[in-house]
Parts: sequence; structure tokens; C-alpha cells
Amino acid sequence: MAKETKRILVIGAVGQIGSELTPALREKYGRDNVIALGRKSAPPKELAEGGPFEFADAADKEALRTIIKKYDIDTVYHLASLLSATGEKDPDAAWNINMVSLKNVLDLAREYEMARIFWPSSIAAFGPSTPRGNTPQKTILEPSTMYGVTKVAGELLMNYYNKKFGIDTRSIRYPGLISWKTPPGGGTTDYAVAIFYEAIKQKKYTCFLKEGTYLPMMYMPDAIKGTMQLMEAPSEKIKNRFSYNFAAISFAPEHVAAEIKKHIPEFTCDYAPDFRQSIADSWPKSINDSCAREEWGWKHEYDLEKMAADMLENLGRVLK
Ligand code: AKB
Repeated sequence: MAKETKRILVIGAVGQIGSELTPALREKYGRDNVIALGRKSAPPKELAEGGPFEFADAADKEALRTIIKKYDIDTVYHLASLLSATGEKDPDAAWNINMVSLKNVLDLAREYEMARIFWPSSIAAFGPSTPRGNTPQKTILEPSTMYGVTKVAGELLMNYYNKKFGIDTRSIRYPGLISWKTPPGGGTTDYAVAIFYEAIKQKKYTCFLKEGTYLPMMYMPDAIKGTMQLMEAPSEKIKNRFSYNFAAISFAPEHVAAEIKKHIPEFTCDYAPDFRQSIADSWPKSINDSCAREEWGWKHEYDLEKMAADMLENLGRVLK
């Protein structure tokens, strides 16, 4: 039987989601109960000093086992991943980092009878044959990127380990995430982060996606809140063990540029689409996340206007 106490391991703690989820988990469950795991990047002060920190490659099963035993881990947030654009440059690395590590985590969860496993899927699980507007929960999953292939395979694996071995697996299909705490990190949706950095530093930005490219997006505080909400929900509420559609806002580059211009009137944005345009064109414009809303109470807070104002205020302070 799974243990009741929470001893949490966050794999990929220095990454985009981990940098914000780890402090939030420490705040809720206590600093010593949340172990941050990085692969090689030096952790920021907040993470290094906020609680236990370890280095290991999650694709190295024995290294992972040592840490799981050392801290008696019963809950894992496995966030380490190569994103879509970086994954297209090195598909082998995308497969190894994204899939081998997930299989390791699931096998160790089984071996050590862990309570709960979280793993992020993405809108990249969808592909050109998926309906692009208000994309339903259950639909065609035929991605055209290696990142997307690993997301579909990961969703199948999460469901398999739940059905076959009874592991409490939980997952969300994240849209593009926007945050001021970590710089853009190799994703197709990361223009929506880079644009804020460049607006503050240069007052201009050249976007690698063209005008009119709508994509589903979310501000990080909403993503953190929703992730914790999913992980805290009673098991009987979690009907879907593949991955939940998860949505907040949807916009195209010119909309976020116009929002920034309200705060920085001299800001200009031009457009020079590159290989990432075809990735974006294969993804949904908007997502239907009614299952997450009905089954475990998901509700977002930030719209485009509120997100942009908060980004500019915080990033402006940090980059000063
Ligand atoms: C990416 O753009 O690759 C990621 C994602 C949507 O999963 N942000």
C-alpha cells in the first residue's frame, strides 16, 4: 500500500516549470520534504538554499534509485524534458531525455510503491490532423515532431502503468507557458516569453512566428496552481490517466505585442518566421479543457491583459 506522508522529488527542478513549482511545493509541504533534482545547470539561490538539492541524470536509473532510497520518496514530479524546437534539432536526444527517464520513474514508482507520479504532456501531442479549434479531450493524436511523439508515447505509458500496476499517475497537456523567472527554453511557444525580455531590453522584437498564429497559452502562476490542484485531487476524481487538456488563454503574436505597447509605447515587433512556424501550424489554436474543469475543478485566473502587466512589472524589476 502507498505511504501517507509526502516526500516529494522534483526532477527538472531548474527548468521552466520546476523553478516555480519547487518553491510552491516547499511552501505547502515543508522545505525538507521537497527534494529538487537538477541535471547540470547550477540552481538559482532560491532553489539551492530553499531545501535539499541533488544532481543526477534521470535517464540513469541507478542514480535515480539512490536518491529515491536516500530520501524515501513517495511522490515524483517528473518535469525534465527537451522541448519542441530543441527536439527537432536533436530527435535522438529528445527521445532519450523524454522517454527513458519517464520509464525509469514509472518502474521505480512500482518498485518502491510510490503514492503519486506527475508527468507533463503538452499540446504538442496533437498534430496536423487534429481539429485545431476548441480541440477536444479525446481526439486524433498524430504529432509531427519528435517532442510530440514522446508526449503521445508518455501519455500511453502513464495510462498503462495506472491500469496494469495501479500507480496513481496524473498528467496535464500544458499549453505554452509564460513566466518571468526562467528565460525562454527551446519551445515553439517561447516567443511569448522572449518578446517580454526584448521589449524591456531593446524596445523591439523579431518574432519567429508570423502574425495570425494563434496558440493556447497560460501564465505560470495558473499552471502551478492547476498542477498542484490535480495532484491533490482525490483519486476517484481522476477519470483520465492519459493526460488532461488544460487551457487558459489563446492569442497570436500581434496580440501580445499590442498588449506590451500599451505599457511601452515605443515597442515595435516584426515577423521573420522560421522552422518553428510549421510546428506551430501543426498545433491547436485553442483547447477544450472542460474535463479538467468538471472533474477536478480547474479554473484559470490570468487573461492576456493581466498576464502582460504582471510580466512587465516583474521582469522589468529583475532586468533593471
Ligand atoms: C513548446 O513550445 O515546445 C512547449 C510546449 C507547448 O510544450 N512550450
